[in-house]
Amino acid sequence: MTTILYHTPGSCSRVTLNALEEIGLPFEERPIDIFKGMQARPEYLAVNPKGKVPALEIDGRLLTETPAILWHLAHVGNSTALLPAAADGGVAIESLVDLSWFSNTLHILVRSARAPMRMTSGDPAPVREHALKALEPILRDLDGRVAGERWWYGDAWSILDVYLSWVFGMAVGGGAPMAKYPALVAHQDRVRQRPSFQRALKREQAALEQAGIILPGGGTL
Ligand SMILES: N[C@@H](CCC(=O)N[C@@H](CS)C(=O)NCC(=O)O)C(=O)O
Repeated sequence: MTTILYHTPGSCSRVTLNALEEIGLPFEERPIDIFKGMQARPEYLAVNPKGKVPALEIDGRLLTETPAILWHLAHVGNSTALLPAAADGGVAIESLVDLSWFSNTLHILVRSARAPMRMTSGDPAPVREHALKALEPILRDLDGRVAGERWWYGDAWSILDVYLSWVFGMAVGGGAPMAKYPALVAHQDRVRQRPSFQRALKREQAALEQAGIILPGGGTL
């Protein structure tokens, strides 16, 4: 099996990268510098016409959309390594509900806070302001959810934890006040300590250097 991940360090593709590290599926990487517009170049559009990362090619078949990729990976090998199992076997449908919400709602909101200029051709300030306002009650609820728990699904780590950590990092990068969400900060620390996360981070660091990618604002991973 040949598996190729197209990804950008620090972006949402980190969740897929971490998933691959968690399940131990061998894969090759192709770093895409979205900060220089590589995703819109013909070479990449020939691979993924959507012009987005992540994209995962498995034996020539392309998978896009983080929830679909993670759902697929959860069914490769031991499914419960990434997502909780349903009582009657397979993967619990609740995790697809959660993945979809993260991808189609939370991702858009945090992107609007972190990179409002990408969401409008007008003044980005009201876009950020609107996103931060919408995020406030959501972040409060998310903080409450992980306050008494180790992971998103209680005692068991899942890839949702990595997704949550990425979403929270983006929200903070976009101006959400970190100090208001101590449980999310503590959760993010736990996520980052997991060996598969550490391996993913190392790969991202190497990809940055290999592809000469410079993160916006000189940021770090
Ligand atoms: N719905 C897609 C969204 C993917 C997405 O927006 N990826 C961003 C990086 S976090 C991207 O490729 N941005 C480049 C661009 O929008 O031009 C998913 O859930 O995977």
